[in-house]
Amino acid sequence: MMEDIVHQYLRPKKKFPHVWCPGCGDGVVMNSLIRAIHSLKISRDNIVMVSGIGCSSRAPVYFDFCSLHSTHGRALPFATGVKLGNPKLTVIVISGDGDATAIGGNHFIHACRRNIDLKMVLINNNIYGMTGGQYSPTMPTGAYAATAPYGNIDRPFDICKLAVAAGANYVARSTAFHTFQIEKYFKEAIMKPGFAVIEAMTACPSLYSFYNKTGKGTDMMKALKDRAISIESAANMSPEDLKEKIVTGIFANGDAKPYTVAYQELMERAERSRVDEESI
Ligand SMILES: Cc1ncc(C[n+]2csc(CCOP(=O)(O)OP(=O)(O)O)c2C)c(N)n1
Ligand code: SF4
Repeated sequence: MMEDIVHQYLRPKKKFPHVWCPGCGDGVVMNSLIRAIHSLKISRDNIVMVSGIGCSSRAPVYFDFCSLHSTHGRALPFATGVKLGNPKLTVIVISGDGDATAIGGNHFIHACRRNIDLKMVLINNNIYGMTGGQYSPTMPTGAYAATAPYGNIDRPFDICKLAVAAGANYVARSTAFHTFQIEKYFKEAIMKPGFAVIEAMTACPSLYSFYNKTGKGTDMMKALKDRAISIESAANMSPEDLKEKIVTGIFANGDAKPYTVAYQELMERAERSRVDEESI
């Protein structure tokens, strides 16, 4: 049996019962994240968990770290302020696909571009869960939503490709089913300097399933298992064969200078030039 680690990190007296529906993948993803944090032995006082608004964004409310439950789409700007204020902190951002790639899409690409030293857990259920099932920028073409009753005509973002193109140091994708793989990615991301994003594909058995008839939480979990394919195997497959697949693996693992380091260097340059000017 798995050791019960997560309960040590909860705020049981203050914040329960939680809002997640039975079968929602959010809790499973968070379980893997907490196990990763626990195994890295980082003091909980040195972790700040920041989120926006959404079902997934409720997560920091339930865990006993320093927490910021901010506004929809704005987790990254809040987290950037925290990190630049105290670069020693491990700042973890929890975001939904709507939060991160719709209203917060601009913040997302610029956080990748600047390579800000934040660790982003992007929980992708392909829909706006909290507000009743509107389509998000990751909803597949042809899927149904409260705002797409005749089928979604948009094309979805590929979050990992977007993050790689925008310059993030570490980019990986796994699913709520693959708990050990995603725990490993969380650990690597936390240890990696620069911006790290882990896309966690998950299930919304309440609303996504209501509109798309994808079954119960267990059915959707099984679909995550069946649809997952490694990045290595996917390299030899045609776009047609990959259509229903979820490509999992590490998409970027680079060593570009993190923003916090560049910012520190800038402050030192500015300080030296001030001292030089004063001595003239
Ligand atoms: C400025 C602003 N716009 C819109 C909302 C309404 N709103 C709250 S959560 C949400 C979408 C949540 O979807 P997602 O981020 O994918 O998270 P999920 O609930 O699916 O986990 C929206 C549109 C809001 N709270 N604030
Ligand atoms: S609405 Fe969907 S995403 Fe939100 S808690 Fe329920 S199952 Fe999870």
